[in-house]
Amino acid sequence: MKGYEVIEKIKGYINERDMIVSSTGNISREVFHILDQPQVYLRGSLGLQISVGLGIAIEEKKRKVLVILGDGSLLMGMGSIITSSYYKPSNLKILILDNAKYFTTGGQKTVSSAINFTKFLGSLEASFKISKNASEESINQDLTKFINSKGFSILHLKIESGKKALSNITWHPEEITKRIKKKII
Ligand SMILES: Cc1ncc(C[n+]2csc(CCOP(=O)(O)OP(=O)(O)O)c2C)c(N)n1
Ligand SMILES: [Mg+2]
Repeated sequence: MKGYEVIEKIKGYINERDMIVSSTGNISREVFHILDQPQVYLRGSLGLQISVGLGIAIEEKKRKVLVILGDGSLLMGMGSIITSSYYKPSNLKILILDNAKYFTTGGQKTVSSAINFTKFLGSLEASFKISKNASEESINQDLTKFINSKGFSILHLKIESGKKALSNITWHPEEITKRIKKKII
């Protein structure tokens, strides 16, 4: 499956109170166009999605916080998933869409293949943690367990590269902040 196909499936698992924090580039564009608005589109800050999601999850305990990020972003801010596993807020869900590339900026290879994700996730404190290929056959079951898990959860999906022709996010970061504040208050 491609990343946007996974994001399309997420529609059925979140409600308007939930908060998505999405990764720089293509992933945020897909979240912006495919899912309900507004969400936290971190348009420029590669590597900071999990940190921001962790902060929101700790402050907004009654809200599910779903962080959707690429392998490049995970690698850049690697410490944040470990910090999350220390605090393990039960409302925090981390979805890694791993195409082994910096797809947005031209498809340069990342070093994600150097990580054995099953072993790595196995070493973290989380009530649900799994690494697998994204597949049409199991995606609904995987998302149900991942998003509806009672505790902190992590899903690492290997995906195929590919994107929809979507226009850029039209909102300036200040506009995104304004809309998010309105959603939270
Ligand atoms: C700190 C920082 N470094 C580099 C960039 C440029 N940049 C934007 S998106 C991107 C690739 C992201 O790769 P990944 O997280 O794997 O997502 P993909 O594009 O593969 O979906 C890069 C390098 C940036 N926005 N911020
Ligand atoms: Mg990538």
